[in-house]
Amino acid sequence: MRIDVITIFPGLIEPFRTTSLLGAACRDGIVELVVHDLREFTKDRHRTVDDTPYGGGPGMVMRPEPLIEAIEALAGPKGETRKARVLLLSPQGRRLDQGWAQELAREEHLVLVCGRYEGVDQRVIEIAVDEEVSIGDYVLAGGELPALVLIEAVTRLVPGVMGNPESAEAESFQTGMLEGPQFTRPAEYRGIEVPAVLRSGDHQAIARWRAEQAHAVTKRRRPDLLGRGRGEEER
Ligand code: JBH
Repeated sequence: MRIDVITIFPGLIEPFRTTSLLGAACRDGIVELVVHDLREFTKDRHRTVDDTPYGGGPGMVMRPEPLIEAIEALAGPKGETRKARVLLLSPQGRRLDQGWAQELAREEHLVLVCGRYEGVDQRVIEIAVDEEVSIGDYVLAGGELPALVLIEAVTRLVPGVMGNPESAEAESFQTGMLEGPQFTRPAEYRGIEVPAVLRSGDHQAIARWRAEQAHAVTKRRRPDLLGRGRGEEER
């Protein structure tokens, strides 16, 4: 899978390309992550990427020309024959969930456009963007952190990125449930003991206990997740 990121802060994205799970996937050639500085697509002397909003108001709006030229250089013009999916990270977007992440993991080429909170010129969306993605309802300064969240959620589902395909499966939300408590050594710490069943060596009993714990924590904390199939969206 290839992912291009268009941003005014390439330095925020770059370290994720070389670190941890994603870093290994990039080195192994399973994922190719390319970061593009939007300013490289400007033509004026001051490399201007934003301007004041028509109609007045606070903040700045991202200019259409550099964004559309950057997107079209990487993905081609919008339409049937376009070879990449172009996603704009924005608060107006559809909320990212595990089901959508699974769909995106099957794409060959994603182009992620990091908007700023005040927004991008609407013509960018009309002319060059396929879909808008939000990671949740809270105020952020720009789309860079949301892009990184999407990259992590999606690339870990690409075959070969996780060392062990079972661990991706077992993770919360993939199964539609939260995970119960986990313990490591020591067996007793500050008077709190690791549940005996986990030390019993009885794998059937351990599996049963974990399933009960998962159900209990999900019912208590996220009852909305129960009674829904895996990867399904909220209704
Ligand atoms: C995306 O996912 C969004 N949530 C809140 N703020 C944002 C700002 C820019 C892009 C978002």
